[in-house]
Amino acid sequence: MPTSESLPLCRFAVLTLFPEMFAAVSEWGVTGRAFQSGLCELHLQDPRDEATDRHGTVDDRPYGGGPGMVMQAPVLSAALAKAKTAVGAEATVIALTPQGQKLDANLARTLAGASSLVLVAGRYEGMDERFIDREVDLELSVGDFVVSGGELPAMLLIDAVTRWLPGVLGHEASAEEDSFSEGLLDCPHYTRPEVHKGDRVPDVLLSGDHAAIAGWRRAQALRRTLDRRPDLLSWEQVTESDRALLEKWDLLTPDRGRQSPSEQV
Ligand code: 9D3
Repeated sequence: MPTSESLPLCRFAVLTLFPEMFAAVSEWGVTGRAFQSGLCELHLQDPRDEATDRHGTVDDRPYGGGPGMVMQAPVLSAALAKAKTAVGAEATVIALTPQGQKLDANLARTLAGASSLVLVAGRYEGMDERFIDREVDLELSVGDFVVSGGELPAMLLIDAVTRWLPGVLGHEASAEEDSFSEGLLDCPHYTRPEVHKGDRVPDVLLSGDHAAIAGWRRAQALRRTLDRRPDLLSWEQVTESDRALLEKWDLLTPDRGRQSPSEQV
């Protein structure tokens, strides 16, 4: 183990009013192991510690009026300065906001190449824009839906980035082999028992014919991607040899079962 005793591969700092939420990534599962083994590092910085009044105020009413409260620039700036002391001044500063660029597998892989990242998780209606303009390198969203703050999005980012660090996935499948890095959804999976409520495991998976299994899995992945995620794959992009695979496994026509989300709900 030549590198396991040396520097962390990635240092994360998070500015958050709810630091305890981050136990979800730092103490559990694959990411928990990565942090506990020192492959990556997590520094939590609470902007509330930078408040200068006795109530610990970090937000105030928006100039111009309107609903909700805005996180104040001075406390965010002071918390960021402390975070940079902890993880390095060269850190890339990322604010999680509903207005950001959408996080995807490619960006997660790119961010895994940075030595340190500071994530700013907002609460209330948002952060004072002057803090974003002056100190934030990149604004990221996790998708077109509303959640209550930047913490869960920051944890999604930490999880997605950490998986790309060498050694984090251990003996499990590599990040490269995972769904989306290849641009296809995953194939279906089965395990014992061979029959569940009368439903059998597909014969090919019991055949021991590894080439046939690989072909069936690819055909299933193609079919599911074409049916469910036309944004990821169109019929025109399917190669001649992949068409042959679909034909072999009788998957040339759409699965009229459960695919289109809009027809299901
Ligand atoms: C009324 C306008 N809303 C903006 C869409 C207000 C608002 C809603 C939710 C302001 C902040 C939030 C908290 N959300 C986040 O901080 C957030 C988020 C999200 O809600 N969706 C997707 N990605 C992200 S990243 C941070």
